[in-house]
Amino acid sequence: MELLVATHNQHKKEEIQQILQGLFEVKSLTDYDIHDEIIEDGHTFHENALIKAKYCFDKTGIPSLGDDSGLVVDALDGRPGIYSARYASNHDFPKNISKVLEELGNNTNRSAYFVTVLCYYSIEGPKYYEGRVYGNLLSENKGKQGFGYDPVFVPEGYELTFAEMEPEHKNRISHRKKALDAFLADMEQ
Ligand code: ITT
Repeated sequence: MELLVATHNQHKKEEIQQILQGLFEVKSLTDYDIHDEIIEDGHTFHENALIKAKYCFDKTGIPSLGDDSGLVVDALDGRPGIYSARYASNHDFPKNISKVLEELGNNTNRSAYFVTVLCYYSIEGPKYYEGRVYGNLLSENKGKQGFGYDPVFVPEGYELTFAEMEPEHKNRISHRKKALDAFLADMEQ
C-alpha cells in the first residue's frame, strides 16, 4: 500500500522509511513534486501533525502520514516543544541546541523527552499515534549521526547519545519508532 510521508525533513523521512520498509510503499513529497511550505500554525503537536497530513492527502488523495515531533525539557517548562525546529533559528540545529543549553545553564535537572505525534490521514479522516522516549541532556554535543537535538540527548538506560548510536539502533528505540509501532498495530487490525 502506498503511503505519503508528509515531511520536508530528509532525516525524518529516512528514519520513517527505514522503520516501515517492506510494509508500505513509502513516497516522499518530492515523488509528488510537492515543494510548498506547509504552514504549521497549530498550538499542539497533534494540530501540526494534522495540518501536514491533511494538506498532503487533500493534494494527492494518497493516504498521508504527518509527523510532528520535538524535545520537551522539564526544567524549561516544556520548551522548546512545538517550537523545536525553530527555537533559535529555523532548522539551524547547532543554534537551537545552543539556546537550549544556555537556558539550562548549570541546572542539575537535565531530564527531557522526545515526542512524535503521527497523524494518518485517509479517506476515513485523521487518526493519531504518539511515541515518547525519556532521557537526559548533556551539556555538550556528542556524536555525528541523526539530526536535531540528537547530539545532546542520552536515552534512559543508555550511555550514548542518539547521535553516537548507529541509525538502526536509534530507530529501534526512538519516539518515532514507538509512534510508528502504534500506527502499524492499528493498521493490522
Ligand atoms: P517537517 O515539518 O517538514 O516534517 P520539521 O523538521 O520542521 O520537518 P517538526 O516541525 O516536527 O519537523 O520539528 C521537529 C524538530 O524537532 C526537528 O527539526 C528537530 O530539531 C527536532 N526533532 C524531531 N525529531 C527528532 C529526533 O528524532 N532527533 C532529534 N531531534 C528531533
